[in-house]
Amino acid sequence: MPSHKAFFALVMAAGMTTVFVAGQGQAATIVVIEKDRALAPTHLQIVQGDTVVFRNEDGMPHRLTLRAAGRTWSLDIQRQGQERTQDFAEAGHIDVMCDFHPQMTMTIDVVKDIPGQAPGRY
Ligand SMILES: [Cu+2]
Repeated sequence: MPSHKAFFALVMAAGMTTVFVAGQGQAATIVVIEKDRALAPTHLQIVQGDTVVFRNEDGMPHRLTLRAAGRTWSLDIQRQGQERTQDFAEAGHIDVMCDFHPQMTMTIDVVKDIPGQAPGRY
């Protein structure tokens, strides 16, 4: 698993909007960047048990609200340079949006962790 910084560099170099996360059979940590009033990547598929770190690299505060089936919650406000960490224990689809910048959205699909199969991350 590359470090957060190396992983970010990889994403930026490839200009990717969807991220593949390597790793076999263990929980991963994926970094989502907030920059220029946008979230990158805009779509993420992870495996239940994975952790997502949202990092504000923008010059303004953001506050993310996450909507899953039957549950909506907000992370604490993030100023420049601050991170918020969210674990995803349950499978399902999640819509992420910034309360201050409604165009700033992404989706996360959390897939089931099936023993013996390669993790379904991309
Ligand atoms: Cu925002």
